[in-house]
Amino acid sequence: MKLLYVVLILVLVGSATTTIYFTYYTATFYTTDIVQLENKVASLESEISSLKNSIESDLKNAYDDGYVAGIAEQSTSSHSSSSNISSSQTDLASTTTRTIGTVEKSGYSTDCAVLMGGDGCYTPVYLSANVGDKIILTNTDSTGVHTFTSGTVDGFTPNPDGVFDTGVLMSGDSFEWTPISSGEYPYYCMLHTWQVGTIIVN
Ligand SMILES: [Cu+2]
Repeated sequence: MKLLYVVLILVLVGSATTTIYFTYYTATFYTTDIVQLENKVASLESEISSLKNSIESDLKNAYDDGYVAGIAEQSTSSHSSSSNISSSQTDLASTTTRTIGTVEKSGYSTDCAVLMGGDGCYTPVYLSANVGDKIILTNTDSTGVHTFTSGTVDGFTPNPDGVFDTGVLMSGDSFEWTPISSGEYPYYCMLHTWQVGTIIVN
Protein backbone atom coordinates (compact mmCIF):
# COMPACT_ATOMS: atom_id res chain seq x y z
CA MET A 1 0.00 0.00 0.00
CA LYS A 2 2.84 2.39 0.90
CA LEU A 3 4.60 1.51 -2.37
CA LEU A 4 1.45 2.31 -4.33
CA TYR A 5 1.39 5.81 -2.83
CA VAL A 6 5.02 6.34 -3.71
CA VAL A 7 4.45 5.23 -7.32
CA LEU A 8 1.36 7.42 -7.60
CA ILE A 9 3.23 10.46 -6.28
CA LEU A 10 6.15 9.78 -8.67
CA VAL A 11 3.73 9.56 -11.61
CA LEU A 12 2.00 12.79 -10.61
CA VAL A 13 5.29 14.62 -10.10
CA GLY A 14 6.59 13.23 -13.38
CA SER A 15 3.60 14.28 -15.41
CA ALA A 16 3.51 17.69 -13.77
CA THR A 17 7.20 18.21 -14.56
CA THR A 18 6.65 17.11 -18.16
CA THR A 19 3.71 19.46 -18.54
CA ILE A 20 5.64 22.39 -17.11
CA TYR A 21 8.62 21.50 -19.27
CA PHE A 22 6.59 21.38 -22.48
CA THR A 23 4.63 24.48 -21.60
CA TYR A 24 7.89 26.34 -20.97
CA TYR A 25 9.45 25.18 -24.24
CA THR A 26 6.36 25.87 -26.31
CA ALA A 27 6.11 29.31 -24.83
CA THR A 28 9.80 29.91 -25.46
CA PHE A 29 9.52 28.76 -29.08
CA TYR A 30 6.48 30.94 -29.70
CA THR A 31 8.11 33.90 -28.01
CA THR A 32 11.22 33.39 -30.10
CA ASP A 33 9.11 33.17 -33.26
CA ILE A 34 7.21 36.35 -32.38
CA VAL A 35 10.41 38.20 -31.58
CA GLN A 36 11.93 37.03 -34.87
CA LEU A 37 8.82 38.06 -36.80
CA GLU A 38 8.79 41.41 -35.09
CA ASN A 39 12.45 41.90 -35.99
CA LYS A 40 11.72 40.92 -39.58
CA VAL A 41 8.82 43.40 -39.77
CA ALA A 42 11.00 46.13 -38.26
CA SER A 43 13.77 45.46 -40.78
CA LEU A 44 11.28 45.46 -43.69
CA GLU A 45 9.79 48.71 -42.42
CA SER A 46 13.23 50.29 -42.24
CA GLU A 47 14.01 49.03 -45.76
CA ILE A 48 10.75 50.56 -47.05
CA SER A 49 11.50 53.83 -45.28
CA SER A 50 15.01 54.03 -46.74
CA LEU A 51 13.61 53.26 -50.22
CA LYS A 52 11.06 56.05 -49.73
CA ASN A 53 13.82 58.46 -48.73
CA SER A 54 15.93 57.51 -51.71
CA ILE A 55 12.97 57.95 -54.07
CA GLU A 56 12.19 61.32 -52.48
CA SER A 57 15.79 62.49 -52.85
CA ASP A 58 15.91 61.23 -56.47
CA LEU A 59 12.70 63.14 -57.20
CA LYS A 60 14.05 66.26 -55.51
CA ASN A 61 17.34 66.03 -57.45
CA ALA A 62 15.43 65.54 -60.67
CA TYR A 63 13.25 68.56 -59.83
CA ASP A 64 16.29 70.69 -58.93
CA ASP A 65 18.08 69.67 -62.13
CA GLY A 66 14.99 70.56 -64.11
CA TYR A 67 14.66 73.84 -62.25
CA VAL A 68 18.31 74.76 -62.86
CA ALA A 69 17.97 73.74 -66.51
CA GLY A 70 14.85 75.92 -66.76
CA ILE A 71 16.63 78.91 -65.22
CA ALA A 72 19.59 78.38 -67.55
CA GLU A 73 17.23 78.25 -70.52
CA GLN A 74 15.42 81.39 -69.38
CA SER A 75 18.66 83.36 -68.90
CA THR A 76 19.93 82.13 -72.27
CA SER A 77 16.76 83.27 -73.99
CA SER A 78 16.80 86.62 -72.15
CA HIS A 79 20.44 87.08 -73.15
CA SER A 80 19.63 86.43 -76.76
CA SER A 81 16.67 88.81 -76.63
CA SER A 82 18.64 91.52 -74.80
CA SER A 83 21.13 91.56 -77.67
CA ASN A 84 18.25 92.80 -79.82
CA ILE A 85 17.61 95.80 -77.56
CA SER A 86 18.74 99.08 -79.10
CA SER A 87 21.82 100.81 -77.76
CA SER A 88 19.83 103.68 -76.22
CA GLN A 89 17.96 101.23 -73.99
CA THR A 90 21.23 99.57 -73.03
CA ASP A 91 22.59 102.98 -71.98
CA LEU A 92 19.57 103.54 -69.73
CA ALA A 93 20.33 100.29 -67.94
CA SER A 94 23.68 101.69 -66.79
CA THR A 95 22.43 105.05 -65.47
CA THR A 96 24.76 107.17 -63.38
CA THR A 97 23.18 108.69 -60.29
CA ARG A 98 24.35 112.11 -59.10
CA THR A 99 23.19 113.99 -56.04
CA ILE A 100 22.94 117.67 -55.12
CA GLY A 101 22.14 118.74 -51.58
CA THR A 102 21.43 121.99 -49.77
CA VAL A 103 23.92 123.55 -47.36
CA GLU A 104 23.07 123.51 -43.65
CA LYS A 105 21.35 126.78 -42.55
CA SER A 106 21.48 128.15 -46.13
CA GLY A 107 17.95 129.47 -45.57
CA TYR A 108 19.05 131.72 -42.68
CA SER A 109 22.36 133.11 -43.88
CA THR A 110 23.77 134.45 -47.15
CA ASP A 111 27.27 133.42 -46.04
CA CYS A 112 27.15 130.32 -48.28
CA ALA A 113 26.36 132.38 -51.41
CA VAL A 114 29.16 132.48 -54.01
CA LEU A 115 28.50 136.24 -54.48
CA MET A 116 29.16 136.68 -50.76
CA GLY A 117 32.45 134.76 -50.99
CA GLY A 118 30.97 131.41 -49.92
CA ASP A 119 31.30 127.94 -51.47
CA GLY A 120 27.68 127.95 -52.65
CA CYS A 121 24.37 127.22 -50.92
CA TYR A 122 23.88 124.03 -52.91
CA THR A 123 26.49 121.28 -52.70
CA PRO A 124 28.07 120.82 -55.14
CA VAL A 125 27.18 124.26 -56.47
CA TYR A 126 28.35 123.23 -59.99
CA LEU A 127 27.50 119.72 -61.04
CA SER A 128 28.76 118.10 -64.24
CA ALA A 129 26.51 115.39 -65.62
CA ASN A 130 25.71 113.55 -68.83
CA VAL A 131 22.47 113.27 -70.76
CA GLY A 132 20.46 110.40 -69.24
CA ASP A 133 22.04 110.65 -65.79
CA LYS A 134 19.70 110.38 -62.82
CA ILE A 135 20.14 113.59 -60.81
CA ILE A 136 18.71 113.50 -57.31
CA LEU A 137 17.98 116.88 -55.76
CA THR A 138 17.73 116.56 -51.99
CA ASN A 139 17.09 119.05 -49.22
CA THR A 140 19.87 118.01 -46.89
CA ASP A 141 19.51 121.14 -44.72
CA SER A 142 18.05 120.00 -41.41
CA THR A 143 17.02 123.57 -40.50
CA GLY A 144 14.65 124.57 -43.31
CA VAL A 145 12.72 124.13 -46.56
CA HIS A 146 14.17 124.80 -50.02
CA THR A 147 13.43 124.38 -53.71
CA PHE A 148 15.51 123.52 -56.77
CA THR A 149 13.84 125.60 -59.47
CA SER A 150 15.44 125.82 -62.92
CA GLY A 151 15.97 129.38 -64.17
CA THR A 152 17.73 132.48 -62.95
CA VAL A 153 17.26 135.22 -60.38
CA ASP A 154 17.66 138.83 -61.46
CA GLY A 155 18.28 140.66 -58.23
CA PHE A 156 15.21 139.56 -56.28
CA THR A 157 13.14 138.73 -59.38
CA PRO A 158 13.00 135.00 -60.15
CA ASN A 159 12.78 133.84 -63.77
CA PRO A 160 11.84 130.14 -63.77
CA ASP A 161 12.38 128.47 -67.15
CA GLY A 162 10.24 125.41 -66.49
CA VAL A 163 12.89 122.73 -67.15
CA PHE A 164 12.52 121.35 -63.63
CA ASP A 165 11.06 122.46 -60.32
CA THR A 166 11.13 120.41 -57.17
CA GLY A 167 8.55 122.56 -55.45
CA VAL A 168 9.05 123.07 -51.73
CA LEU A 169 11.17 120.24 -50.32
CA MET A 170 10.91 119.58 -46.60
CA SER A 171 14.15 118.60 -44.89
CA GLY A 172 15.14 115.16 -46.17
CA ASP A 173 12.84 115.21 -49.22
CA SER A 174 14.14 114.45 -52.72
CA PHE A 175 13.25 115.07 -56.36
CA GLU A 176 14.63 113.24 -59.38
CA TRP A 177 15.50 114.87 -62.69
CA THR A 178 17.07 113.33 -65.78
CA PRO A 179 18.43 115.76 -68.41
CA ILE A 180 17.51 114.78 -71.97
CA SER A 181 19.73 117.29 -73.74
CA SER A 182 23.10 118.88 -73.10
CA GLY A 183 23.50 122.46 -71.92
CA GLU A 184 23.91 124.63 -68.85
CA TYR A 185 21.00 124.54 -66.43
CA PRO A 186 21.03 127.30 -63.80
CA TYR A 187 18.64 126.91 -60.91
CA TYR A 188 17.76 128.70 -57.68
CA CYS A 189 15.72 128.43 -54.51
CA MET A 190 12.33 130.18 -54.68
CA LEU A 191 12.52 130.93 -50.95
CA HIS A 192 16.11 132.20 -50.73
CA THR A 193 17.16 134.14 -53.83
CA TRP A 194 20.87 134.12 -52.85
CA GLN A 195 20.76 130.35 -53.17
CA VAL A 196 21.76 129.45 -56.74
CA GLY A 197 23.50 126.57 -58.52
CA THR A 198 24.26 125.23 -62.00
CA ILE A 199 24.06 121.81 -63.60
CA ILE A 200 26.28 121.40 -66.65
CA VAL A 201 25.07 118.57 -68.89
CA ASN A 202 27.47 117.18 -71.47
CU1 LIG B 1 16.36 127.76 -50.01
